[in-house]
Amino acid sequence: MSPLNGNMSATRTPHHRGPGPTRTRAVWLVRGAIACAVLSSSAVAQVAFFSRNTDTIRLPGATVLGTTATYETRILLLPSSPAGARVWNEHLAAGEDKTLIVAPTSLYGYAWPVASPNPLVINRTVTTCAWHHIAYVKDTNQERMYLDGVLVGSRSSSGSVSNATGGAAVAAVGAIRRTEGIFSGGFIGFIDTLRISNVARYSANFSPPQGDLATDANTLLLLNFSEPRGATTVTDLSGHGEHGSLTQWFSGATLPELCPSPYVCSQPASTSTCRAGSPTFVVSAVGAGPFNHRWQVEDTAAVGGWADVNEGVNAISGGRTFSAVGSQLAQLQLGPAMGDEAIGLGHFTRFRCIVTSSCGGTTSNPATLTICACLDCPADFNEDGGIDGTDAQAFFAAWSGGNCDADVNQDGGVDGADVGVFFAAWEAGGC
Ligand SMILES: [Ca+2]
Ligand SMILES: [Ca+2]
Ligand SMILES: [Ca+2]
Repeated sequence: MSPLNGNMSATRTPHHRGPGPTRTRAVWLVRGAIACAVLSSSAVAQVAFFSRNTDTIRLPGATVLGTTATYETRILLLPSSPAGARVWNEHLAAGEDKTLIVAPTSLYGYAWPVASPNPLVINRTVTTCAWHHIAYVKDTNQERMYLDGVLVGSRSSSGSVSNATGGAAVAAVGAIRRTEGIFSGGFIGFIDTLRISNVARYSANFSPPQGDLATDANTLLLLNFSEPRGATTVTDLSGHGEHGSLTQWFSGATLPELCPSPYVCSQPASTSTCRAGSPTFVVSAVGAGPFNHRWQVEDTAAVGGWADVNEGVNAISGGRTFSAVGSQLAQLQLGPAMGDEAIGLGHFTRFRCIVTSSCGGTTSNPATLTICACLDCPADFNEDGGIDGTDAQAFFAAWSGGNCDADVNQDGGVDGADVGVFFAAWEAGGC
């Protein structure tokens, strides 16, 4: 594969040297700074985690609404949450259909038979891995949808909401088996609060609530999901006795998790750096915070193969050293110098983060740190102070292996252009 074709001659031949290589060291450093916009969740303490679209909490389904209503929730969707996925639904065929749907690309509110058969559907991006407040408002002569306190859609409509009587309706947070026997899947993500009210609570843009909602005389259902892990009921705080049951109430039903362990929404990204670089790893956990972070580095000498990263200078097996800041934060900053390893000795190290909360712990995926030589003098590729055939051998060994040390033009790739740059420098006998 080597373009030398086995000819490792040490004889230099005169060769026109073109313009020097463009140094693009910044490329390596920028790559290391890839980060999720959300470094950690807000201080949500008590939430439920719906990890499958079959997860469900059954409700009695006895809310009574009139010409005004508000369905609202504070919710965090994961990217896998499907379209059309229910947050809350109270249903009886031809009798009742109160529905709130939140999906990554749409919001949906229904207060049958208002505007039947068409629910209010707003096509709108709901960013995943971030908390949002959603409110569907049915006012006397208008329906409105709010995302994070901002009106995102409305229409004129009138009439009264239909209520099932006699306890015949089914109702659930998440997945539901509707009274016709049809399965409707639920959202995938975290829910902090769900409140159903018999008034139109919002008529202008508002500052969205940042935590649990409160009950008042107009609240018909309020779930704040404050129960401990393993609880089989969630309490309706409205005083109407609409308590939820964690029960496999239909075939295929699964149960959400109360007090869930942290969920890593954005894994630390593998990155490359020059030896003089300052790479960064970022993890973004969501769920029941606040969160504690503990970064670890792969170290064959450590118990279990992973050692805690310490603030300041770290030394791991193989004589490697590095410095670190933020070893117990969501963002780990390494460098500015990644040790003084000679090239070709293995520049690959992995890092991971253990995220814990009062509800449990989760370990991120490992991310690989690749350290590239970024030689100031590529002709002296083996850094022994001289320029000779051993440098050509070392260069092609690295080049053939795709080792980033061979990226002598520092453009982020190892290819034929690097051969040209290396030989231009090598044949010129200098840097
Ligand atoms: Ca809550
Ligand atoms: Ca040399
Ligand atoms: Ca290159």
